[in-house]
Amino acid sequence: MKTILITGAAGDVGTHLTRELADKYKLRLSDKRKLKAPKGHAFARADISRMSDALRITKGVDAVVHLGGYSVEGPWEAILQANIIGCYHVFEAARRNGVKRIIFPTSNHAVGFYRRDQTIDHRVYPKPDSRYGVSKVFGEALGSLYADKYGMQVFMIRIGNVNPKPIDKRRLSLWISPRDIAQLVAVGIEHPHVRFEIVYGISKNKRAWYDNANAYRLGYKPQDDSEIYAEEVLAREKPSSDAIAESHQGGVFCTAEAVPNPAAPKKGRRK
Ligand code: 15L
Repeated sequence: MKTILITGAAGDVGTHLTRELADKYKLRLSDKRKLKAPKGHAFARADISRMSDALRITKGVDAVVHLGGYSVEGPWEAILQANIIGCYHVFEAARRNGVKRIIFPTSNHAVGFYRRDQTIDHRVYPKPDSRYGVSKVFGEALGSLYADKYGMQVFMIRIGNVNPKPIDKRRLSLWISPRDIAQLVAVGIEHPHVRFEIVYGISKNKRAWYDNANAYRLGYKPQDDSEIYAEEVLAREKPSSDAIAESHQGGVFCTAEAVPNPAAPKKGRRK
């Protein structure tokens, strides 16, 4: 059985992936925050803004699923530490430890300034909608370099939004169910001929803004479609006066300077 390192494992996506992949792989779950690994799997606490931590956790694994980082728009210093410096540490530590394969969940926000009336595929040039989106483009560029220069096998998933159900109108286009993201990550781990690939992390949504042909070519067969939730989602959607957010794929990331960070410590709790 392959040993897979998941960084940022305490976050939402990490929690879904742990549950969905625990029978298929031996997981090494890593995060800055403490978490309880399920039986038969391991936890390794690490802060990837430190190279020594990145080197320790990438030793002896078959592949890395690098979720760790700052996951929304926010202050440059936080994004710099987590998504630029931390991302570099993970790629470089994997290379030094001889780990060939990296699955890098990038984001729809790397291309969020494409308009909603456009369908884009994996070949479009980046159009980030935020500092966060820029940091994801950095990760994509770094992955491309490590594939071409060092022969690493890099699988980029531009994730939409992982959730048990789509939460609003924008997410009807971007949604991916936990079982579909787990399947797509497994394609990234298992496909025999990955050099550098970009795919979109969405379910088979009728309202998709992406042509996900590259994911289908590599064997992804999504089982879910957000359309079954469309009526209830649209019924509770509040009208918005933000014309830029409404007409671009990245939504409020195109206009906001900060989006609430789901990984932030709750108020009143000590760090
Ligand atoms: C992302 O990239 C974020 O990591 C996630 O928290 C969501 O905000 C998602 O995009 C989204 O666009 O819904």
